[in-house]
Amino acid sequence: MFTLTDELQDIARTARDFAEEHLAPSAVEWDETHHFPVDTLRKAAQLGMGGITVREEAGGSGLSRLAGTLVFEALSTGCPTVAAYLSIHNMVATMIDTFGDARQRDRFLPHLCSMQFLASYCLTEPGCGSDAAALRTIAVRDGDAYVLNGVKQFISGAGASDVYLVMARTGGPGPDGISALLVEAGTPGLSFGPEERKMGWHAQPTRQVVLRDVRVPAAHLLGGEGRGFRIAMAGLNSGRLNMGACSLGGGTAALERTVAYLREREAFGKPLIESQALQFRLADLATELEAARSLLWRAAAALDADDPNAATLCAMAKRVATDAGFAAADGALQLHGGYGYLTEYGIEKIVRDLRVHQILEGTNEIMRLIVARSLVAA
Ligand code: FAD
Ligand code: 2MC
Repeated sequence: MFTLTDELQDIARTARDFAEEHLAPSAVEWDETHHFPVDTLRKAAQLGMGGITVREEAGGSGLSRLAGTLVFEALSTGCPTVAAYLSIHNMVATMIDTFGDARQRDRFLPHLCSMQFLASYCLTEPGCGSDAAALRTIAVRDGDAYVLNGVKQFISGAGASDVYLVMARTGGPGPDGISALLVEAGTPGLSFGPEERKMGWHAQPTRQVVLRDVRVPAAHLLGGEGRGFRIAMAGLNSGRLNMGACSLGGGTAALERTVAYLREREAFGKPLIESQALQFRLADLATELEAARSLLWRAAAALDADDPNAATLCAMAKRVATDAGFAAADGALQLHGGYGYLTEYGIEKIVRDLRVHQILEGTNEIMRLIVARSLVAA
């Protein structure tokens, strides 16, 4: 566990090469033009990144969660936003593989793994985000269909995606009344709000998903009535790991560029890299990233091993890795001086992109709540 196998190192190398060739050169432009690079995502899928932890017989790569974190960290050195969307897509694909029946897996997984279909995960609503079990979107059984009504807020990929995994209420209040349903793009009654204007994550769309009398075949219910909340949370365990990995990748790239920059930049008659004060700052940021990486790998291995503490470890790792990644990017900006603030250097973009990782897939306060509950219950 403390060293990566040759296979895992190869997987990380492949993803890093992809990031250098296909993501990094365009990342600033995509950010400025708000371009969602679907063609590039499909290229990543050709390397098996559309269904990283989906079983091979369903068209996926059949890799571990640990391997997934390596892929997302490596991709994020090129562009955290594109990598983060890919993580959400992978989360939905893996949920269908894990909780779907044979027909659902056959219908959706080949297209999701090739990324001919893109996926979105729809839990948050305008009135509830952290308190997800309070959601109000309803799904009423009507013959061989469910009829959905409600609004989902902040949905990544909305409008561009082909498959929406929607958590909706089929029963009473609380988590036990929630079910997970697969809604396909083009279903009558499904529409989207305008694209949200936001601080970062410009290379992927964020929109409301509006459901007005949307009829979904009952066969699109994932895992049975009342199972939806637990399915949603199970998906988020690996989603949180991957969001942490995306933060480590962004922070690492920012730090690498900072070392190169300080070698070139001179002040007071010598390159800034020779200043021990600045070297110590770099050393601290690199150490925090490495500490977070160790915890992230530990949590991923626990999830792979079905360890009963895995959800708590994933929450710990998400909080620590997203904080460390953001601190590294912000520190890198400071060490670039005024140039860090300029768009063309690409550092301020990483700061803006990583900021939201401390908020989504469960805020870092909710990560503390999950950890604290495990301590109090113990
Ligand atoms: P609130 O729940 O209203 O929280 C407000 C503040 O109060 C936060 O600081 C929170 O930490 C704090 N707080 C709340 N409860 C507690 C508590 N008990 N103890 C301590 N502090 C607390 N959601 C999806 O379902 N799918 C997506 O694809 C998706 N993509 C997103 C993309 C972007 C760009 C953004 C910004 C959000 C996205 N989200 C998505 C939603 C995201 O998961 C939520 O914003 C997040 O879970 C927080 O919910 P909220 O915004 O309603 O904040
Ligand atoms: N893994 C597995 N099971 C989990 C789980 C997890 N991480 N979290 C909760 N559960 C189970 C839990 O064990 C319980 O099942 P059982 O009764 O069988 O034991 C059930 O789910 C209900 O859990 P709680 O009783 O803890 O529910 P509660 O409502 O008190 O709180 C909380 C749950 C706060 C942890 C949850 O609402 C939460 O995680 N909130 C944050 C929401 C969030 O992460 N949103 C992200 C949206 S997606 C996104 O942002 C993207 C960018 C895609």
